[in-house]
Amino acid sequence: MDLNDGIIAGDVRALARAISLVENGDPAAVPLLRALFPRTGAAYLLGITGPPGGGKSTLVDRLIAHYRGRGLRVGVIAVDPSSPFSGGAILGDRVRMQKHATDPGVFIRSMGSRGHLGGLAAATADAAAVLDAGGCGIVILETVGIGQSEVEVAGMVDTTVLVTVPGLGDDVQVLKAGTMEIADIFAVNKADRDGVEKCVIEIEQLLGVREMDESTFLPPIVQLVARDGKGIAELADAVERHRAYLSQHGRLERRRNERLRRQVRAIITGRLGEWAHAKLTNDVEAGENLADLYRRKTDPHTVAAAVLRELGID
Ligand SMILES: Nc1nc2c(ncn2[C@@H]2O[C@H](COP(=O)(O)OP(=O)(O)O)[C@@H](O)[C@H]2O)c(=O)[nH]1
Ligand SMILES: [Mg+2]
Repeated sequence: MDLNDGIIAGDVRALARAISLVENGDPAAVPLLRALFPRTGAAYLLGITGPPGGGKSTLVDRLIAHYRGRGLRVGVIAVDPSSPFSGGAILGDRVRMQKHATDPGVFIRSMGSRGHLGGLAAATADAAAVLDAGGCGIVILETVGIGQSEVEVAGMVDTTVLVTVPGLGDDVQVLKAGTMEIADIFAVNKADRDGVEKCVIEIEQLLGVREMDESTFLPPIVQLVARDGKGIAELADAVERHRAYLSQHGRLERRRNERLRRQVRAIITGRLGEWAHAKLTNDVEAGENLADLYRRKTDPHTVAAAVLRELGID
């Protein structure tokens, strides 16, 4: 069975190999992704994001069980931009999700920052496409980190769940710093701890100042004790409601089309960046025009303008 057929059959080893190709920027990944693309689009992409230690992996483990119970194949990509590890499951994730490790209907993979020329986000999008083609009805992206990586993930999925926990101290500041807007659903995890009500009220207050009209989806706030499996059905229900909302008036299609356009842009800017890098190293930095610059007979703007003119960019 070749790789393509293996993926379509949902063979776990074939999926793992394909994602390794994607991760390593292997040239064989591109024809593979091209062949798989017509078979994508059926998976629902769910993003779970929030601060480290918030219980995301624990929650994902419970969600896997939930969706398996509904007969779906489940793909999970745990993205950790701060981790040099990739190609397997990060130890903590493996421990947290281990009871699904032998289930052929579940595929779990961690991706770290190592070796992605086109960027971690691009590799993650391609890995999600592989799982989509492999028949996963739901693909869950777990991202660690605050800020940029959360925003990137939000752009890659259909529904974003922002996990927060009471008593972090800075949790609401974190939300204020721009990650608030990305949440389709708020999950207040570790609701067994003190301060849950305060946390919920703070989110409600922040949501209250948001501009809305009658067509806006008001993000639900779901309380969880992921460790004990409490609130999982409610969260899955909120995801369903958001999905139903998106399905109305073509919102889901628009969101996905926008994602595809961004993917094209990312591929092009990635290639342009590589090209420019090579060009600069070979033509500019090795060029004689720099001697005059070093002697201050010319200036950086003039040197740059001359190179750009040569390239037809003025
Ligand atoms: N008290 C409490 N602890 C939890 C809950 N959910 C997860 N944890 C614990 O929080 C820690 C971090 O969990 P993990 O899932 O690895 O968090 P992640 O870094 O966001 O993926 C672990 O020790 C979990 O057992 C919960 O609902 N209540
Ligand atoms: Mg985790």
